Amino acid sequence: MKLLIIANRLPLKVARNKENQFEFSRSEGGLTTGLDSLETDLEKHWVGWPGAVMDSNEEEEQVREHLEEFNFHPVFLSEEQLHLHYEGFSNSTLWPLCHYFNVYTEHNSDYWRGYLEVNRLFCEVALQFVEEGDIVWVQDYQLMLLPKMIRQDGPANINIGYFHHIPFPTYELFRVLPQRSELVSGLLGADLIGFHTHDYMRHFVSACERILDLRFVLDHVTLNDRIAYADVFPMGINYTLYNDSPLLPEVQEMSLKLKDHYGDNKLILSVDRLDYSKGILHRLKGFRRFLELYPEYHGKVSLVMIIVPSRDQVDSYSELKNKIDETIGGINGEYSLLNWIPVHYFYHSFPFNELVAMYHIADMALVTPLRDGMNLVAKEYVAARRDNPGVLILSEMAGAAIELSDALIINPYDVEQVASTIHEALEMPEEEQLRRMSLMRRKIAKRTVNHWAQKFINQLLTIRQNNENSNSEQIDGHVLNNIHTAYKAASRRLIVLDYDGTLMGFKRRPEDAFPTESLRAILSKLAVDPFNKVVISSGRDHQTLESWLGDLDLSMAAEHGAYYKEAGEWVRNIPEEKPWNDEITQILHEFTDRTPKSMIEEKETTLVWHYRNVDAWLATLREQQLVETLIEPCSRQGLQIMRGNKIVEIKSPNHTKGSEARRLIAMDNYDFVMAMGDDTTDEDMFRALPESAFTIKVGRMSQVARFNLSSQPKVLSFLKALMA
Ligand code: GDG
Repeated sequence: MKLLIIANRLPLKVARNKENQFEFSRSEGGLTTGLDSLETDLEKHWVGWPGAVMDSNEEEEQVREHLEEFNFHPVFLSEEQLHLHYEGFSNSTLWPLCHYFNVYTEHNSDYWRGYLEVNRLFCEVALQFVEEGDIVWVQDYQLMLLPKMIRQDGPANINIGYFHHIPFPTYELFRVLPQRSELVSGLLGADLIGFHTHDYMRHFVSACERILDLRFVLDHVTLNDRIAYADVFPMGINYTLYNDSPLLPEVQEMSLKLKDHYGDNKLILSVDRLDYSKGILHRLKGFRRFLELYPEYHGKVSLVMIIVPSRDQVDSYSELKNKIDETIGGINGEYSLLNWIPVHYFYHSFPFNELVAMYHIADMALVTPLRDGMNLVAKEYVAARRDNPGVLILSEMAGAAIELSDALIINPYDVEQVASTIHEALEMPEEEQLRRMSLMRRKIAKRTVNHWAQKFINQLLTIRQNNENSNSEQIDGHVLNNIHTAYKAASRRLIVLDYDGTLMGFKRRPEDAFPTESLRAILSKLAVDPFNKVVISSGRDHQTLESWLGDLDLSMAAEHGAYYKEAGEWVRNIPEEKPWNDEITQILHEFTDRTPKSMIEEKETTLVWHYRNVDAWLATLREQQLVETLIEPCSRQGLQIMRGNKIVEIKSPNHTKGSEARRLIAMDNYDFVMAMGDDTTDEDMFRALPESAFTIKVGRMSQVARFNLSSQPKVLSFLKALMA
């Protein structure tokens, strides 16, 4: 079994030196280093872009050969593909949108074309290596279409995971994307979709429900072929690396030099990539306000601001850079003393050891993004301080704020709060600093990047187990042959068919789901065979079934067996009076009034609340509220509450599709029994039938049925094939 990690970048990057020769170096960033050092028994492979555009096939071959030694499989991209996919759709559409910068979101169909094309290229490379039984783990927003592509074109028996490293925004923002449906469908190709926080997961679930009309039950959604899960896995850092590095002689030396350089000044450190989401300008405003409010700290506190150049060929980034330069110039111009500079500004990256030395000596870290998926800098600072005092000021908009609740949490837009919190941090007693730092250290020492990856992969393996345990076998050519053979060999056949969702698809109005001519023709042909007893077993009322199918030679069961029809006669199977009283009807009416597009259906033996057309979020809320409200009166009146496919039913517990199936089985000595249904109520029927019965769940997976037919439109051709 292999683990194939697919990320935009490989852990090794290639660049040309002055002599135009290739040089390979480690890619920076928490993700690649973290995942590359992942301890696992699985054989690890990577697929990703190698970091440079190749000029010829020979160059590609040369780079490929070197990378393949490490099981790194390069995806080569042209300048245009990089522009459209990476700078375009990934960083000018998805990135701003997911970070709530809607004004920067560009909608450009060429970007989308490039995004599709590059996702497809990644898929093609991945498929050269992925085999049955492998685990595929796709990383981040540059590859949101990939899980579905691999699911469709890859081997059947693989597990696919996806991790979203940036925020997943609220549906109200995500819905503006013209490609919203393709993007969420792309992610649902995965078995497990991971996020840093429960808020991002909640937004993703809501987007799936609203855009694709799916229904999640807590953390999972049942799709046609499998169950997909969403979950929260906050990413950690390589704790030992950051905690141990300050002890390295070269880092100690660097730390001493820096301390010497900055003297007695208290140091506030900030480290970011150049990005509008990082809140750099707001932070500078906060620091300026601090200097205004607390002149006693002039000459005693400096902000060391490290900004790593990034995307500065994009207009919005170069504008940001100019504004930062101006603002820092303004602060330093106004407040500098002969022997003191308020802001030390570095617009370049530092070697790892120097960065760790800065972390190690800084008295405070000021991490104030306006939005950030997680933010690893905050965690790295805490680890690198070792057991020294220190204060972390952290934005509530960073995913890290959920775990690092012992930081001083601020709203980065609140300039006054930033200023007063810097002051609070400077005045914080050392004991309090030590207490908070130690609490945070304990958390990040445990939840490392390795732990994060292990948890994700273990969860993926558990899901594999769950999906395998579901005993439904897909009806393909081979299975169909077996059922067909058994059908042909039999002479006393019982065939029980659910109606809605099985023989007919759902309609917005239940009365519109009347049988088509082709359905009637198939049922008629099935019923005319003297070896067959064909029963329509439905939750519908008997009048409707009679008016739609009464002229055919079928047996029927209506309202879950409260009525049945044998030899042309309808029989009422339960007492005359309605099993519920006004109290229940009133509750249902109240809920219908408060829930636009919901409705009540009152049958003789069942009361049904339909919410098929209700807004997904409201439907979930009201369904739960209704069931909760009904529990007490229904148990008092000996009634059963059943949750069906976008309905809640209230009925007597004495008759179900299960009791009807038992009645049918007892009628004869059948040598072929087959039942088909799509709903949870049909599972009662599957359970009641003998083990040898061909129980077939339509549409969704089932823990009970032996077989699965992936969608309702396939039912009629299946029945036709059976009779052929
Ligand atoms: C995305 C999400 C999420 C920074 N300056 C230097 C340097 N760095 C390293 C840091 C840290 C990394 O870069 C930055 O990580 P972040 O998490 O802060 O931010 P993104 O790169 O935007 O990452 C983010 C992350 O994915 C993981 O899921 O946390 O929210 O946006 O590791 O140390 N490294 C060196 N020199 C520098 O000057 N060597």
